[in-house]
This record gives sequence, structure tokens and C-alpha cells, in this order.
Amino acid sequence: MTGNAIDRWQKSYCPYCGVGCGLLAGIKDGAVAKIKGDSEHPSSRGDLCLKAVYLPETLRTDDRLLYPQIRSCQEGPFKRASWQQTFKYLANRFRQIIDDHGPEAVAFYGSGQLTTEEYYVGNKLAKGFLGSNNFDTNSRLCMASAVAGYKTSLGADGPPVAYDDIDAANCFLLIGSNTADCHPVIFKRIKQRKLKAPDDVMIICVDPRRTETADFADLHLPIRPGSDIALLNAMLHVLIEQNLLDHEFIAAHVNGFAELRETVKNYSPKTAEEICVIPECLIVEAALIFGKARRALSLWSMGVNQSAVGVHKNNAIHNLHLATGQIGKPGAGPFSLTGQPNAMGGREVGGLSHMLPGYRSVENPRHREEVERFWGLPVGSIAPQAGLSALDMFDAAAQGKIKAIWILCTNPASSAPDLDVIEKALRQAELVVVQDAYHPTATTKFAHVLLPAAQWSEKEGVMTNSERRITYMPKLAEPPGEALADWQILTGFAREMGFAAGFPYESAEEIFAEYAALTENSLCDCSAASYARLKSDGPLQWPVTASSPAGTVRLYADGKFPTGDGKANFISIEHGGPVEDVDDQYPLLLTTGRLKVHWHTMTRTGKVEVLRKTSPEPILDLHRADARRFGIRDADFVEVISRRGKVMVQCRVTEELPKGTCFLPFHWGRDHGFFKAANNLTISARDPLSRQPELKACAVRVRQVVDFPLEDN
Ligand SMILES: Nc1nc2c(c(=O)[nH]1)N[C@H]1C(S)=C(S)[C@@H](COP(=O)(O)OP(=O)(O)OC[C@H]3O[C@@H](n4cnc5c(=O)[nH]c(N)nc54)[C@H](O)[C@@H]3O)O[C@H]1N2
Ligand SMILES: Nc1nc2c(c(=O)[nH]1)N[C@H]1C(S)=C(S)[C@@H](COP(=O)(O)OP(=O)(O)OC[C@H]3O[C@@H](n4cnc5c(=O)[nH]c(N)nc54)[C@H](O)[C@@H]3O)O[C@H]1N2
Ligand code: SF4
Ligand SMILES: [Mo]
Repeated sequence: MTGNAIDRWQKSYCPYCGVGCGLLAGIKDGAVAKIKGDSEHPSSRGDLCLKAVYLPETLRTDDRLLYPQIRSCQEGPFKRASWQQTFKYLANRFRQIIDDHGPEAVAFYGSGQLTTEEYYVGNKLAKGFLGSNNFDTNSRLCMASAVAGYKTSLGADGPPVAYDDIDAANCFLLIGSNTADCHPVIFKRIKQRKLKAPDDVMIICVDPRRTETADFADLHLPIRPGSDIALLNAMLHVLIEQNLLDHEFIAAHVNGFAELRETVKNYSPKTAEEICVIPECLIVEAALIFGKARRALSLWSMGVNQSAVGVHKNNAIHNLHLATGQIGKPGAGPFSLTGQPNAMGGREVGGLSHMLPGYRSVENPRHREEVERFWGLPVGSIAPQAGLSALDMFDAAAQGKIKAIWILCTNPASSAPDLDVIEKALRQAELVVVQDAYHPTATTKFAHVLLPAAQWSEKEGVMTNSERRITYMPKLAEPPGEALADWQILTGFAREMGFAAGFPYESAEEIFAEYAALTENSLCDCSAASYARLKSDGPLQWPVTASSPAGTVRLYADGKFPTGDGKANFISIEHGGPVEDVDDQYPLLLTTGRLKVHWHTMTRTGKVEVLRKTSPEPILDLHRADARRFGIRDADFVEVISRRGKVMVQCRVTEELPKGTCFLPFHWGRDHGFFKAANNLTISARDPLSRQPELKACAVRVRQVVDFPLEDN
């Protein structure tokens, strides 16, 4: 390896998934050249996965966005501009639009891949200084149902558990989570736990597909998409019948048991068998494994959250834990796995359009006033109603109500459901600002203004992972061209808008200090954290307060919940199926999701040859019986058609999903070939409580493709 020697190794944090692994970045000639795991990071203890290993190849690509660029219309050519000219242009346009149409006519759409500092500055700017609560994030497509589930069941957002609980659990309920592919380092730890104590640890996996996760489980329940509530209610039904509840815990710490008992009476395992298409005996078995476990941990992600009944699916999981007292102690608890590296940080800073920093709520007058005073704004500056949620924002833009939309660190023209509507919105808006590390992307195609962002390793900041742990990431290399950190871009614009006093920041550290102070006395209090401490003591789990400066492993250990009376809530819920069920015209249920080697819209993993070659094209998984029914053979090209659009892909005939269900990964957007985009098909129906879209179920039909159209489009 001589000649290849690394100049120095520096600690960092993985910018991909919410596991939040600690990385060691090898720097050579001022660039990140190599990645390995950081054995000192308490969340990952030296482990990492393939995506992280190939990070260096994603950094200095030919399509990095290097300079700010402006054009007057979406058909025209971009012209390079200086940052100062760009900020001036943007400030003029924003001022004009706000003067003419009010602050509700502008919107920001951010991402769980922004640092906490960047998120905070964006929120402060929109909600505090511009007076528009229309700042929302792609976490709306991801964690919004988990947020609302925690809030309604336990009193506040925030996973109460820690990764250490994996080493103490006897039962794992993996529901709607392909942990093996999507949270690989957590999956490895679960596997190690199982292999160490095979007779003492049981793994249940609830997933329509026989994924690698399901394959390793002791019990796989191949559930019909959308029917989890019936299953979870039936599990509780069995626990009540078998008297496997913790009555003492319920009496002392939870409200609403009588009503819940009445509700789940109607969900016998037999009833659930019909709804979920899972044999009754497996449902009973799952309930008994969960109910008899000394310590039970549930882990879930998009198979639960991305549903029009996503909040209720979350509540149903909490019901199980509260009924059995499986919370607040080692090895036990409801653990929603976060998707993105800083999905948690975004929730903490109030990145959703109804939230304010420190888990405060826009609709709470006391919360608004606390934040206004802290920001030095007159009382009444923050609008009292929640802003628009992500998809409602795009709907409003398509209807001409949102005139300016500023998209940062997310790629909705590929990742949002029902792309025709998203594209219509982006065409309709008067001003589309896209702040990304790369160009072109599916979304930059619609930009009037392109803002080059520094990406991971080119800026400093903090992120919070799934177990509430905050990690500091240093700047390791210079950004290319004139790219700036996202917080610098937002700060530059804010100053040009005349808000210099509110945005005096010269460093990310100053922003973190301000944000941390604002969290004091909230559940996600990190007021005793600082860059100095995160650098010297390492990553910390919030709450990090004066009285618990080393952080907190587990929430609710004392059985006290952040509700009015200190008790958690049972939520009685009924099963509700997918919004768009199958019928004669569209006889199959399509579910969508991820592949092991790709990250979302592939602006990064798509540039790594090894990863691209592993999964070069989208492939539809179709059950053998359905293939036969529609005259399709393995490896045929098929058309998949929904009420919203069409996809043309190759097909794999399999028995690894239920009859009547098919699966398509969503990593390919229209920019990879118009008919490769799963989101041509998906439905934008949303959960009424969380506004999270139902990306996991829509009705489709398939037929063999005989002829391809000449044009892509
Ligand atoms: N390799 C890779 N890893 C990632 C990401 C990535 O893009 N690539 N993205 C990250 C992000 S942001 C996220 S949110 C997470 C997502 O992580 P996961 O949620 O694990 O990933 P998905 O593939 O979206 O969906 C999980 C599973 O839900 C199942 N499912 C579908 N419908 C239902 C249902 O109704 N009920 C149940 N019980 N299951 C259902 C699907 O078959 C699928 O296997 O992954 C993170 N990690
Ligand atoms: N059908 C279907 N659709 C889905 C899902 C599904 O399961 N099925 N899952 C949904 C979920 S859970 C999620 S989280 C979303 C993810 O969807 P997106 O957020 O749209 O996906 P990414 O590709 O991660 O987009 C991140 C963008 O930010 C850019 N970027 C990277 N680093 C930086 C940076 O530091 N600063 C800036 N400004 N830009 C940067 C990247 O180049 C990329 O364009 O997809 C959702 N869409
Ligand atoms: S498991 Fe997630 S956080 Fe860890 S290295 Fe892989 S992508 Fe990064
Ligand atoms: Mo996500």
C-alpha cells in the first residue's frame, strides 16, 4: 500500500442511514480517500456497511454543482452568478412574492440529511423571520407517523430505547422493517444476540416479502400489505385471553385499558387470519412469543409508517408494549428505526411544519411565545397554524397557491409519490430554488435557481441517530468550486432579507450552542452538550442536561410519561386497509421499498460502479401464481399500470411474497428513464393525522411488454 498511504485518520459519522455509525475517514492530499469503522463510536463499535465504504467515490464526481446559477424560465439556460448576486436576486423575489401574496406563498422543503444546525437555521428563517410555517421535510414521507404515534401513545416524540437493549432482549418483533438491507449494522447486532443465545432469543418478522431479514427470523408472518393493525390487535387479544399482561404496570402507568379491551375483543386470530392472510396458528404463536418474553423489543420502519393508517399502526405497537410493561427497562421497548442519518435531529429542531425547536408545537401559544422571545422577535411573529406538510405543499403549488418553493437536500421529483402531480407543482411555481450537491438531478431539472451545497465531509455539524445519540462531524476537506455549507447559504440569504441580527452566525458551533440552549427543559434537552464536549467525551444520548451530563440511555425508566397526568395512553383502533384496494381492473397490490446497495434516488450510490453493477436496473417481484394468471414468464419485460401512471421493467417471478402482492424498488427516478420510476405508480393518499403518504400500497395491473416505445417519454 505504499504510495497509497493515508495522511491522517479522522473521526466522522455516516451520512447514510439512521443507524448512525461512527466512521474513520482516511484523508490523503486533502481529500477523503478511505473509510473504515470507528471502534470507539458507542452506537456502531467499529462496524459499518458497504455503502459507507464507497463514500469516497461519491464526493468528487463530474456532476458536482460548483457555482450558483440562475435562469429566468425552466426552459432557458442557466447563467452563473456570484453568491452575492444570487442572494440579492432571491431576496428580491421572496420579498416581492411575500408582499403580493403573503408569507404562506413561500415554502421550504428540507431533509433528514441536513445537519441539526442547518435544519435549525432553515426553520428559524421560515417560521420565525419570514412568518411562514411552510417549512417541512422529507421526514414527512418517512417518520411522521412514528412522531405522531409516540406523541399520542407516550406523550412525546422520541424513541425511548437504546442499541444496548438489543443485547438484552429475548424477543424481537421486526415489523415493516427490512433491517438486514436497510439498517445492516443493527441487524448484525440482532443476529449476534440470537446466535449467542439461540434458545433464549426469538425473532418475529412481519413483512409481506421473504426478505433477508425474514429469512433469519424464527417466525415470518407474510402479511398482506396494510393489515398490521388487525394482526397487532389480534396479538393483544391473545395476550388478554392468556393473561399475559402486566396488570400492575397498566394500573399505575397507562390510561384507557377498558376501552382497548373491548376493541380487541373483535380481533380474534381467526378474524386477523382473514384480513392479514396469515394462518391463525402463526398469529397465536407470535403473540405467545411476545407475551412470554422476559424482555421484548419491537423495531419497525416504513412498512409501518408509510400507510394511510400509519399513526394507528404505531399506536397498536405501543399498545402491546404498554400492556405487557415492556418499556423503560433494559431489553424492552418500542423502537422506531429512523431512516436518514439526522431524521431525529430534524424532529428535535422542529423540522416538520407543525413543530418548533425542542419538541414544541406551532399551535401551542406558550411554545410560540417561548421561541419568539428566544429569537428576539415580537410576540405574534410565528403564525399560529401549522404550515403545509410536504405533499400538501406540492398540491398547493400545483394549484398556484405556493409561488416559491426552496428545496434543500432532497429530491422530490424522484422520491415523492405520484410524480405527475409533483412535476406539475414544480412547473407551476414561479420560483423553484434547488440546493443540492449535484446537478443534474430529477429535481434540479425544474430549478430557476441552483445553489451548490457542500456535502458530507465538506462541512461540520451534528446529527442524531435512532438511539437519540448526537455525534459531531468535523469538516474533513474543502468543498469543490464555490459550494457552501447549507447553513451558510441560508444565513447569507437571511442577511440579505434584512435579518442580519437574527443570523449572526460565523460557524456551525455558534448555531449548535444557540439551538442547545433553546432545548432546555424539553424532553430532547441537550443544553449540556457542546462541540467541546462532543469532541472530548464522544457522542452523547439526549437528554444531556446539567443533572445528567453524560446523557440518558433509556427514557421512561420511572414509568412517568410526558402527559398531563404522567400516564401513557392506550389507543383503541380499528383495522383500516389500503386506501386503494384491488379490483378487477387493478388486481394486484404494489408495495415499494429499498435495495441493499442503493441509497434513495441514487445521486450518490448510483455513481459507485460496484454498487451500480450489483443492482443496475429496477426489477418487479411478482408471485408465480400471478405471473401464470397474467401470462408472464420470469425475466419478461412487463408494464405495471396504476391509476396514475406506468412503469416498464423486467420481472422476477418468485414465491417470496404473497399472491396478489408485487414489489418494486423506488431508487430509479424518471431521470434514469421515464418508465423506470416506481413513483409514477404510487398514490399520494396520506394518513389524516401524520400526513404521511401511503407509499407501501396501491393497486396495479401488469402485462407483458411486447414492444417498447421508441421515445423514452
Ligand atoms: N440500503 C438502504 N438502506 C436504507 C435506505 C436506502 O435507501 N437504502 N434508506 C434509509 C431510510 S430513509 C429509511 S426510511 C429506511 C427504511 O427501511 P425499511 O423500512 O426497512 O425499508 P423499506 O424497503 O422501505 O420497507 C421495509 C419493508 O416493509 C415491507 N412492507 C411493505 N408493506 C408492508 C405492510 O403493510 N406491513 C408490513 N409489516 N411490512 C410492509 C416491505 O416489504 C419492506 O421489506 O432505510 C434506511 N436505510
Ligand atoms: N415509492 C417510494 N418512495 C419513497 C419511499 C418508499 O419507500 N417508496 N421512501 C421515502 C423515504 S422514507 C424517504 S426518506 C425519501 C428519500 O427521498 P430523497 O430525500 O428525495 O432522496 P435522496 O436521494 O436521499 O435525496 C437527497 C438529495 O440531497 C442531495 N444531497 C446530499 N448531501 C447533501 C447536502 O449536504 N446538502 C444538500 N443541500 N444536498 C445534499 C443529494 O444529492 C440528493 O439529491 O424517499 C421517499 N420515497
Ligand atoms: S449501517 Fe447505516 S449508518 Fe452504518 S455504515 Fe451502513 S449506511 Fe452507514
Ligand atoms: Mo426515510
